[in-house]
Amino acid sequence: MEISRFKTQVAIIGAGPAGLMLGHALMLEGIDCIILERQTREHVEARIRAGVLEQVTTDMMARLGLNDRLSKEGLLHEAVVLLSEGSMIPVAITRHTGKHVTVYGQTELTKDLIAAAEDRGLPIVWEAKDVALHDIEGTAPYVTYGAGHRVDCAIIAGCDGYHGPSRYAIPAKVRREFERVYPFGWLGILADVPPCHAEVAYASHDRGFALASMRSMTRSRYYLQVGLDEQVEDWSDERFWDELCTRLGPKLGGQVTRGRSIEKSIAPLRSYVSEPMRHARLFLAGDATHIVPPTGAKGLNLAASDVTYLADALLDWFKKGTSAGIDGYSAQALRRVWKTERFSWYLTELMHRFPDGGAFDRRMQDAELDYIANSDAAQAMIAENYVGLAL
Ligand code: RFL
Ligand code: PHB
Repeated sequence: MEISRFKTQVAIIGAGPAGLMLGHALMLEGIDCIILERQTREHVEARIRAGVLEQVTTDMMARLGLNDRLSKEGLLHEAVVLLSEGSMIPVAITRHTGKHVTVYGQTELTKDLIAAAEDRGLPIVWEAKDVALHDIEGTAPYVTYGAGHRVDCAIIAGCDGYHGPSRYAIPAKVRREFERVYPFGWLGILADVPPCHAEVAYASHDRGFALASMRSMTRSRYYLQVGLDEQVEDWSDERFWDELCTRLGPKLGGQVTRGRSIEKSIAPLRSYVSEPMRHARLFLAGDATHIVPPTGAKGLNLAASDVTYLADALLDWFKKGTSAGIDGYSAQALRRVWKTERFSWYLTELMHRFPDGGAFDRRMQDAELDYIANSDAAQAMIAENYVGLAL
């Protein structure tokens, strides 16, 4: 049996955006850490996920000195569009907030973070199997993985996403879960065709929700609301494009360029929070402790805001010996998490068709969209949340 023992200050579980950003933020300030990732580097770099970055996220990449490619290739967006049965409601996010969002794929952001980890000597163990957390309530916690490997540390950071083990290390009597599962999923495709519209567009239609987004001026990302029993195999490219054009309505639908899909997958939608985000020497960040439905594009951005709070709190503790930051981390992060959960839930409820939704619910959605279309105050609320609430 291969046995190794390693000592560090922070053991980070998971090399998604949360774990990678945290590792870099700590390492830049001279705090030792190691990242343990279950998957291969190739697998992590190939995952297609988020695309819209708040300033909180681009600020974090700038703080890490890793925003070169992001600044060159990211597309700045000053507006977002809601579509109600084909009619456009533009929401001028920059006019309302003075801020913008940046379209830059999570895939690219992850690649930038991993390449820099290699350059800067931030250690990442790929294919770390059977990661387990130990003694989080003592002063000498440790993590084990694989065939007898052990990492001794002062702090464990659980950044291992929704399916990771970290949050389950918090005793059941301490932990509370809050959840809403939606009765539909999103079928997404990526295709090397120019986007149908300059802005990201969220469409409410009688046949279900649709989203038009992009990764660049030559690569589009589209999504359709589908039933939970739907299979990817039942959706030929042709069927997807036909349905998308119908739901986007004649104007945007008429501008869609069709092409071969280079990725196609279905993701379920859920709202989920596990509290607290800290227990003793264990700190959780990102999808490891909360999930938002993707309507609103908040998942990755919440991971970045958790990491901003957590990095500052840990740096205060390690470098100044003050514990106010780590003691306040869970409450501080959860305040922003819950407001972001609210916005993602609101936009999901507003824009989708619910299988058990009655005629009254439909009228409520229509009235809300009509209100937004004609109220600067309502648009300001959407803009403020869409660009991301202040830290
Ligand atoms: P991740 O990215 O899931 O990373 C967790 C990492 O932990 C690893 N792991 C383990 N490692 C070691 N041992 C174990 N036992 C482990 N178990 C798991 C995993 O392999 C993985 O590498 O979580 P993180 O870092 O918190 O980042 C969260 C974001 O990835 C997520 O919230 C977003 O992708 C959500 N999301 C979106 N967010 C946005 O901000 N804007 C968007 O436009 C947006 N669009 C989306 C999305 C998510 C989607 N899907 C597929 C869920 C669109 C979609 C379709
Ligand atoms: C995406 O481009 O993948 C995307 C955009 C906006 C969302 C979700 C996903 O709300």
